[in-house]
Amino acid sequence: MTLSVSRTDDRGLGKRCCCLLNVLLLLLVLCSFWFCIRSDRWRHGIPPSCRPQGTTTNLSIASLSPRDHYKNVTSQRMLYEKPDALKPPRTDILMMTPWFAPIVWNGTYNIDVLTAQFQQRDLRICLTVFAIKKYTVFVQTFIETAEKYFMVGHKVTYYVFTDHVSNIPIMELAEGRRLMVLRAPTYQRWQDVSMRRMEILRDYSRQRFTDAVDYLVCVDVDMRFNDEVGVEILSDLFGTLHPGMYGVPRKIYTYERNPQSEAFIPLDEGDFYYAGGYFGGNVEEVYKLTSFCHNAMMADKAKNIEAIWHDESYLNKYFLYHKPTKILSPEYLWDDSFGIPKFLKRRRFVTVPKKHNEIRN
Ligand code: UD2
Repeated sequence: MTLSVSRTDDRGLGKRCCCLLNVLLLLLVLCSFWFCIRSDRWRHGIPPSCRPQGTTTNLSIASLSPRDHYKNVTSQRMLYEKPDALKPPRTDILMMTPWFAPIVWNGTYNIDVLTAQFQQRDLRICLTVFAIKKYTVFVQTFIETAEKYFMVGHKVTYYVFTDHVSNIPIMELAEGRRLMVLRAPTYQRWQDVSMRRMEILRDYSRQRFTDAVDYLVCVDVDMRFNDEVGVEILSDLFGTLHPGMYGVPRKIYTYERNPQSEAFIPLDEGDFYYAGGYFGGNVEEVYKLTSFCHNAMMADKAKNIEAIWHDESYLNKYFLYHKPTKILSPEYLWDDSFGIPKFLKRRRFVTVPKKHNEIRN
């Protein structure tokens, strides 16, 4: 009896060990499978299923370089006037910042060369605007003129954030272009509407835009395109010179001067005064910018402070310490009430005159 019991126990123990061994083996197989997939992604940023054709399978993962995933480079002949190292295309304006970011002016670049470069990358460009409350009246002109002048020939998605979805007109768009209308919260004060754009752009940059967009262009809606705007504006992080402040001394810049504010800039600092109504870049950079601006606004709000020019003040603070990689000249944001100075060869994006009190209330 004792003997038979111990045999039964032995058999049971054996079975359990066998089961445990099988489970361990299965886990080992699963782990190594998972590790292979993960390490391949980390190394090359793309899943193994996306490997370009021609990558030989007998190479070990460790011996692959990110360069192995480059497409075959094709060359195309292009004819254009050669640049002259001793002759700048323009001498009446500043073309480069001290940190080597180009300032985009008409006559300083060749759009065909730039377009050919960018087209190889099959870009997805996203133009965002907010049309809250009465500002929905500006949407039609904004999109109609964008269709005519903004990134013609490229993939463009308009993101219109609004509290009145039904007030946004249904419009026919050119091939490769889409309109997305998204519901956004409203605020009683126009200043809050303007400032909260940062929060919403931050949230979308963290989620929806991440895999859907290469470059974001974030602008005001009470504007119309008046001339071509193309890939010359695109860069990791770009801002725009304010049409009223491009030529004034530092001390005139209307930065926030209250040292208690998160937007504070001392009198002896500052490169340019940037407009709140035109900035952009890749999704990661726009996320960082909007996140900084929103957090700074919230910190000020807790102290009962609001910067003098709202979101624009925080944007200027951000650009002071996180220099843009490209700067758009006032050609890209002009107000005709300033007249048309000689250096301004194009007025590509101009304000639509508005009665502030009527439209904001
Ligand atoms: C300037 C800036 C703007 C912002 C603001 C802060 C430019 C061209 N504009 O514009 O970006 O920094 O100063 O003071 O640099 N909006 C609505 N509904 C409203 C109110 C505002 O949708 O009821 C949106 C709309 O997209 C508008 C934007 O917020 O274009 C900015 O408001 P604004 O145009 O009235 O402000 P403004 O002209 O002072």
